[in-house]
Amino acid sequence: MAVTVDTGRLGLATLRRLPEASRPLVRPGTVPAGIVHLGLGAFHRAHQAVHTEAAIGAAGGDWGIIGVAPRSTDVVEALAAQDALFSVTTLTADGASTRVIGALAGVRHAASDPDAVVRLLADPAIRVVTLTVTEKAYQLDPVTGALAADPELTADLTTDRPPRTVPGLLARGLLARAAADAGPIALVSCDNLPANGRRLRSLVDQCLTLARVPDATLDRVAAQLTCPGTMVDRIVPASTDETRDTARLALGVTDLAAVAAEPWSQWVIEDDFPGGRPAWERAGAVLTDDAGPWERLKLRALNGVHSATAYLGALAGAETVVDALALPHLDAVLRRLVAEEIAPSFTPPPGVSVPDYGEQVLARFGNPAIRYRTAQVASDGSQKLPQRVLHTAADLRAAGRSARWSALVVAAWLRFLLGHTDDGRPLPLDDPLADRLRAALADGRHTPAGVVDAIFAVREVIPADLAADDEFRAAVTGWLTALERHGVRATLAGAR
Ligand code: CS2
Repeated sequence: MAVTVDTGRLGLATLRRLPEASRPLVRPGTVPAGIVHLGLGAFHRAHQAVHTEAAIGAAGGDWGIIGVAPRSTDVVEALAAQDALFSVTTLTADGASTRVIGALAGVRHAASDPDAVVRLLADPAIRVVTLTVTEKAYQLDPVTGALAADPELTADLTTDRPPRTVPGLLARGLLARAAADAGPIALVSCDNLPANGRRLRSLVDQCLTLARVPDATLDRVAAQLTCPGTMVDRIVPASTDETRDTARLALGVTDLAAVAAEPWSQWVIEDDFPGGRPAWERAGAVLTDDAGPWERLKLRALNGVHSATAYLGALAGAETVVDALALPHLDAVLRRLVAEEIAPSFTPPPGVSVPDYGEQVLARFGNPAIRYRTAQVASDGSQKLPQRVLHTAADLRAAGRSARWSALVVAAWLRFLLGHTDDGRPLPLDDPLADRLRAALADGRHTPAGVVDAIFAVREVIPADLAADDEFRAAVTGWLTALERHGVRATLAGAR
């Protein structure tokens, strides 16, 4: 859609021109900061920022968010030029609605001024730090749980240079905070990882140990720190020119930080905030003692099904998740995956039926207004597959059950790693373990069994019990053989 009129830029000065229904729920620039958020991507803007704005709107509190982009400059520049305002467009089959969010109290770029971020973390006004930094930023060995060797992180923790990694920033910030006696703080992971709170705590603890700080300092940091776990859920595709055009049409001004998302938004948070928190329960969030069952539900029955759709869809040439769902028989296979394998693999939150949740998920994936690219879901598979698919399979196998639909998803990932769609077009591999995976495939690529052997030897990805499970290997090999010989469409048509 081409929009030619120069409409001016979103900002405090143009707020009055916005349609009433698109104005923020709080007066932008008037809410002092209480939260620092690391990772200014589309997901944060459409999820935590929206819930936090609604909480401040409903119950007040000094909970403005300072948004920190670790690396990317684009979003920081766009927001800085807009007085930290941006819009969220909610997309349904029937239309769109756009609202400007006023929760950001400022933005920073960590890569160009890491010391400013460290100082911010040591500011007594800041009592909550939230993070959306993606799975790969946690830098813990998935098998041993030990901090992965990384020269950049080691330098962040053992020299005086300004920190360059996210864990380095956090550790240095917490030390500065303890030195300044700035009071308690909660670090809140909003990434799609199992036990994300405990994982973040372990990451921070191991960083502090590596930094060789005295025990008394460690105790001071620990006494003031909590890491509540969370489950976060909203489908937020990467923004495009179309997103920005839609925002401009709705607002009458240009918003270069616009995001678009589905209507659904869910946030389950463990209520452990020693320095206080926004009244997120007034903004639809569920506060609980244990987010674990919600996390497993979401990772297995939403993200696992998303990944299944993305790998099978990408191989069949589908550009988006909606296109993929139009593949004949895919929805039936996904329903069997949910009912026969995901549902019996774990205990869901009280009152939740996993098959019903799965139906809701399929309806959400089918939202025709959301163009979520299969390539986006398919990226970083080595970081996503364990909690999304492999833990389901491992739990089933440990209980002596079949995991053949999960095996199909693993086979689709392996075929995706081989790099070509069913009709021979290249599929790029965007994964932090890409070199390892390619090297493994170079040894094993000649037969399906060789590919399975090669990738099942990558122990950071495949849990040991599954790697040693001949029946599971045979199931994956069988599916991979079918996918290679007949392609996705015929494999789905013949799937029993
Ligand atoms: C998706 C998620 O890109 C992906 O891997 O599966 O980002 C998904 O859209 C969100 O987790 C939904 O809450």
